[in-house]
Amino acid sequence: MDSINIIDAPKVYFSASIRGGRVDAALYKRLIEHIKQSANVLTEHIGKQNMSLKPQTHKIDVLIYERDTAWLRECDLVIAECSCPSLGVGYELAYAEALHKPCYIFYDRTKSVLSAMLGGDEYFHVIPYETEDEIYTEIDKILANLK
Ligand code: 6IA
Repeated sequence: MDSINIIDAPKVYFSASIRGGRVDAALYKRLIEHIKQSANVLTEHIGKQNMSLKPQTHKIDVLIYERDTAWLRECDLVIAECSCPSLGVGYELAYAEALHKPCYIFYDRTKSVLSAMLGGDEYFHVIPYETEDEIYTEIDKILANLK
């Protein structure tokens, strides 16, 4: 299905592991494609299969940080896939909470134990899942409730 890019559609900051590990990269891509059917995804690059994990210069890391935090300020909500632990995702969730952005955290309960710093923070909407289909159902509900 075609993605949309309209001013009225919610802006989703999709957050998921990059340097924390790319074991779930194909899942991220499928989730982003699904969200794009009804919302704008600011962080589409997270689904790329061939993203470089090599260390970058400090200047490049600063550019990434500045751009991502600007998108966090701009977004309407954060959807994070947290099965693969990532320092960056944890940082982004805390940053989004400070901005009072709604945050939805998904993780595969059959493979992962969520950090207590996420699972114990009552601000976050934590959604454990066992099958990928459950994620799509929950994402559709989240986006429908925004309208
Ligand atoms: O600690 P991590 O790398 O796993 O953190 C992942 C999170 O930080 C993601 O949700 C991203 O929003 C953000 N992030 C981390 N690295 C990058 C990145 N690197 N580009 C955009 N966002 C990032 C690109 C490197 C490039 C030179 C190939």
